Amino acid sequence: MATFEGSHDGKGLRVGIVCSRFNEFIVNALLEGALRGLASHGVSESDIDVAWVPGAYEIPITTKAMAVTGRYDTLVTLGAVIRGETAHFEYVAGPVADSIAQIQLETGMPIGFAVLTVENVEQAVERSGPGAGNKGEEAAVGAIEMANVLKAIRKK
Ligand code: INI
Repeated sequence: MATFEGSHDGKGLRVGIVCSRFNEFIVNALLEGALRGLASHGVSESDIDVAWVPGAYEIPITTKAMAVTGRYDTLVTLGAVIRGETAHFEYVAGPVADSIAQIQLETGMPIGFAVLTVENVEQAVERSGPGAGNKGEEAAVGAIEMANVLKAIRKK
């Protein structure tokens, strides 16, 4: 019986991060969390690339472009879709999540997902703070584990 598990050792992994500028102060905090998570698990800063796009709606096409380069072991997506007063929320949040899942399946690239979909700014702040519970950090550490478990499965 084979058991596959991915370690959280990020040494040597090349990581691409896609960030959306809409609600930038939240996304900056998610990025800080992601970079902290990568660094504390051994990913070298020189192995990390960051792409900025206007809003969450632009994340999938950018993520796909990075995925097909062959330059990355894993990707992380960071954004903040806040319901607030706008009906636009519905048209952005669902398609982005669905598209990222689709890109993973099409390309075989593991993609950490921290595109927040929340009701208000307070909820976004709660999920992007400097301590535990920063979704950017969680997505980055999960992306390391996924890169490693998929490598192990593919190598056997
Ligand atoms: N983009 C976000 O990242 N978050 C949002 O909350 C948001 N809302 O609510 O409108 C948002 N809209 C912009 C969208 O992602 C595109 O950038 C825009 O439609 C241009 O294509």
